[in-house]
Amino acid sequence: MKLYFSSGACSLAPHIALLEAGLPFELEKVDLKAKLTASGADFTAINSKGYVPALVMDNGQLLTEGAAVLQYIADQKPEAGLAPAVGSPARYQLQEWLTFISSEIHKPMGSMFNPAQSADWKAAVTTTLGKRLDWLNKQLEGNEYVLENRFSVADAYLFTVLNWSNFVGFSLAQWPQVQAFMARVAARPQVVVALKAEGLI
Ligand SMILES: N[C@@H](CCC(=O)N[C@@H](CS)C(=O)NCC(=O)O)C(=O)O
Repeated sequence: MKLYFSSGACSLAPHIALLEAGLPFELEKVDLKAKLTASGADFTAINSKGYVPALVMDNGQLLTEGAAVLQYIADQKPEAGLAPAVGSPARYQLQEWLTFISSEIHKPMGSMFNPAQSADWKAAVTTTLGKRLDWLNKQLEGNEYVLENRFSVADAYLFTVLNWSNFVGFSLAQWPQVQAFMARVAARPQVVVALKAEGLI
C-alpha cells in the first residue's frame, strides 16, 4: 500500500491507522498547492480529485475519501480491531461516526484555514462546531474512545481533524472530555510515530 499525504492534513488519520494496524506501507508527501508529489510527479494524474488522502491499495487501484480509506485499512488487519466486523450493527455505527466526523467536523474545521473566510462565516462555523462539540463531549463522558470504548479508525479521524483547532485559533477548553480524548490519543505510541514522521512534534 502507498499513502499520499500532506503533513497534518486529514491523511494523518489513515497514516495513524496503517501504523496501528501494523501493516507495511509506503508514504509519499504531496505539495497540495503545487499538486506535486515529493518525487516530482503530477499529483492530479495520480488522483484527479487533487486532494489527500489517496491510497494505492494492494491490487494497485487508487482509493480516495478518508472514510473509505480508513475502512479499507482496518479490513486488511481485522485482528487489530480498528473496525467492527463488516455487516455487524457496530460497523454501521462506525460508518455513522465516520460520516459525522467528515461532514460535521472535518469540513467546518477545515474551512477555518481558508484565508477568504469572512468574520461572519467564521462566527457561524464556530457556533455550529460548538454545538457538535457539546454533543461530542457528552458522548465521551465515561468513554475513552467514541465507539464501543475501544480505539478505532473513527478515533484516528476525530483526533486528526480536532488537532487543527491548534492551528485555526479554535480553543477546545470548553469541552474537557474532548480535551482528555485528544491527550489520550496523542499519547498512543503509534500516534506519536505518525506525528513525528509528519514533522508535527
Ligand atoms: N472528501 C475528502 C476531502 C479530503 C480533504 O479535504 N483533503 C484536504 C486536506 S485535509 C486536501 O487535500 N485539500 C487540498 C485541495 O482540496 O486541493 C475526504 O473526505 O477524504
